[in-house]
Amino acid sequence: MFSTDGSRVEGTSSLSQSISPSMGELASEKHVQFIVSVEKKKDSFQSVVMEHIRMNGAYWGLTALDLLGKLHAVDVEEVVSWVLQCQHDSGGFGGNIGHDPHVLYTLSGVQVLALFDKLDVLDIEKVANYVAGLQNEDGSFSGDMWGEIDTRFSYIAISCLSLLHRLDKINVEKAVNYILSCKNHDGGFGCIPGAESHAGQIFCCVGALAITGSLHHIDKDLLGWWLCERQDNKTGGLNGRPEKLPDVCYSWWALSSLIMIDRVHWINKDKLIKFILDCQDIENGGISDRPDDAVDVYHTYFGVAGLSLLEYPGLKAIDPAYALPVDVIVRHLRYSDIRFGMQMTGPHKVVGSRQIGPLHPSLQATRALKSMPVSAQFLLQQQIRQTSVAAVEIRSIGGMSLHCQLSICTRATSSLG
Ligand code: GRG
Repeated sequence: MFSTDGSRVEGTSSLSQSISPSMGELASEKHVQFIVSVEKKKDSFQSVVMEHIRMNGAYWGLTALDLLGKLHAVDVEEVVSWVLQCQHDSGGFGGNIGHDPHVLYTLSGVQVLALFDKLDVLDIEKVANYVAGLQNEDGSFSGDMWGEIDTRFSYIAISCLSLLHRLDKINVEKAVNYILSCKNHDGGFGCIPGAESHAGQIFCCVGALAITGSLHHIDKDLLGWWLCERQDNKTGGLNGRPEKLPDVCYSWWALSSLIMIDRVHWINKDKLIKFILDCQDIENGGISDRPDDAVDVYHTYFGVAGLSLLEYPGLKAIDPAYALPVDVIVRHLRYSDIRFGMQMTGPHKVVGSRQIGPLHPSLQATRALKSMPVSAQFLLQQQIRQTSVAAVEIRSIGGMSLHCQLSICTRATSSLG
């Protein structure tokens, strides 16, 4: 269950009831201090090695702070001003001031602004044109003007354009077909057609299919089996592909994918929580890839994000497809409603409905209603653009085994042009 600010109330979710003292505890305050200190100590090893990917680092660190309920620990104006200084005339963002633009940093820039509800500082057409301009004839995406192709860039383009409400700028059908051409016989996805399945690429492909309402193309049992095999029986940690070591970051890449295809109950959640907590530096804060290794912001973020997916108490919920806190996504949808000049209240009639569940029982009713599944979000955006839809209702039906029903409503007295 969630409080009004989107954080979970201790002891009310099914999983939080099973958190036992032997698992250890999340050292939240220490992690906040660690993240803030990396940002402040510009000469530190961490800051220097992250110089060229500082935009990604900002997204990791700030999203972790938000999940921990401490986004206010940073100066908003300072962050927004720095993000804008990383933008190029092309509309794309660099990894730091003076660095070349790339979609990797463009999505992070957009995500950081979305966290602070500051997307309105952007020339949205310009950013969207930069991203959309990187789509190739076969539906794939290049990362920048130099042309490397990777399903990471397909995800980034789709997520970014969806956040900017500009998915109509690309050929979504071709983008989806390209992603499907990267699907392997083991159910997983690689970075290009024929490339080995990897949990990181699987997140990208499943996330992109979720945002575009195309998850029905996935053999969920086959992929779910491959993904749950990533759990190491001894440590409880997940790896990214067979015969590799477990790493905290796969508590995001693999787990979010399992949630999106509704197979998260195929792994042992308690063991995974313990693995993530074992990777903390209890004294100085931060989370590492494996127990007793050096901590960094990347693993700190994906450790906290993984715990959020696992419904660890006290953390905000995170959206498995957009990799942003659920309240940011919900706020953003409201923003889109305002942009299209509509009100969510007033007389309306139901004109159609589509089954979009089932949702996994671990998702509480409040979560289902608050978070609105990504496929529904996409449908909503499309409908808003194409028709005179004025409201969307999501109803949970069927008690504990939640099914979510999306009803498209039009205003009885529509004033939409
Ligand atoms: C908004 C969350 C978010 C992502 C944006 C950049 C991106 C889209 C996704 C990256 C997905 C990816 C490929 C993740 C894997 C990163 C990683 C740990 C790679 C390491 O690969 P190896 O081969 O490690 O060095 P393994 O674990 O296979 O030994």
